[in-house]
Amino acid sequence: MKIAIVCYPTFGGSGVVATELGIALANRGHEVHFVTYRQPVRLELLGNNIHFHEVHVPEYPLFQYQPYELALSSKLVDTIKLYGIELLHVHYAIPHAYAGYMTKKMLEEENIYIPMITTLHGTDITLVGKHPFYKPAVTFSINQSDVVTSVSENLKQRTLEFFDIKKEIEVVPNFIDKKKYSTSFTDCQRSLMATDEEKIITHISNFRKVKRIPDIINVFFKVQQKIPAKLVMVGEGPEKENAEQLCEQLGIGEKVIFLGNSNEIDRILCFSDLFLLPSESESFGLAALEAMINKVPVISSNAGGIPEVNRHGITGYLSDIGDIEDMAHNALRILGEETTLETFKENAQKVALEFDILNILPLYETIYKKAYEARFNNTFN
Ligand code: GMT
Repeated sequence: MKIAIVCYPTFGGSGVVATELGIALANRGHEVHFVTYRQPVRLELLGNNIHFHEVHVPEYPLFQYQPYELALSSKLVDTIKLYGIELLHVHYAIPHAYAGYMTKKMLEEENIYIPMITTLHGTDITLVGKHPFYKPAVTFSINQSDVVTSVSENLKQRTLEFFDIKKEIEVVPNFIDKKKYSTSFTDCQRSLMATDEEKIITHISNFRKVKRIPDIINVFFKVQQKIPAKLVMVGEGPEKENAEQLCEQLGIGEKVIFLGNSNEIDRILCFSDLFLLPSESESFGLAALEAMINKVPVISSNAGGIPEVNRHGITGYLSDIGDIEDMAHNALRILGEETTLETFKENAQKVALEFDILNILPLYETIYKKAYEARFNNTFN
């Protein structure tokens, strides 16, 4: 099929999922067109059947806010017509589902009927979408999608709670590609980060408030009082500066390494012993899944969809949001004993394999096929 994918091109989970999905679809012979304002960060190679179309928003001094949705929907109309695209898959409802709906309507004027799949990722529902300023538009564009998917059962339930949804929501979990991890690094260059005696604890995120960055530092503070350890913090975002200051205040500045954004996530996870994800809200927790496939057990909160990924007592432990005592205790239970650590590492990878793309991609392909076949029915509703 010829598929247009709309996503955020940044280091956020939804953009990563959309990009990896597009790459996998292209490998299966589909023609994939990414339409967004910058080349997605994980999209390194543009092959014969992967295309990228940049959305430009011309600045005009009259506008306090530049109209991205307008530019996006116009670009989509042009791209869909030029390449004969058959299906539109938008990731993250805001504003992509809204722009997608306008695209459909503009194309209908020219007797072109294109089904739109909307994938809900998390904050488009739980944080931003339910805000009264956005809610009517978000409800409308979800209901106008031909198919709606959510990345976890928890997110589906929350969407039904917050919005008046008339559509069936299909759960299609996020995924990893096991092929990418089958050739593990022979040398992770662990010695660059820590001594042999030190355990390496890692966190990767966009350092927003929902990630509860101070909890990570406080859990690590307790752990390093009991065993030698380093904390590796990967990513950029509004909470990073405060986190650096907190480390200095606690006197652990030398044990915490802030790496910034990285394209070498797998290398970092390769030398990690434990992953921390104490988020306030998390629809799925892709970062936890990426840790697990790299054999890194997870200490997390029990927020949102995390328990669907991190299994308590098997791949790591879950604690109530903000319970740093319990998180530190659980981290020490795993790290304090080599055989326990080994068991958790093996379990983490085994459970992660349930989310291999080979199991998930066919779910999307079936949805695409059904939506394409029903495209006339939906538009004539
Ligand atoms: O977690 C973030 O801050 C990024 C955010 C996004 O929207 O890009 O991630 C959301 O989507 C990811 C991919 O589906 C999920 O794994 C994350 O759990 C979800 N984040 C939240 O719900 C806070």
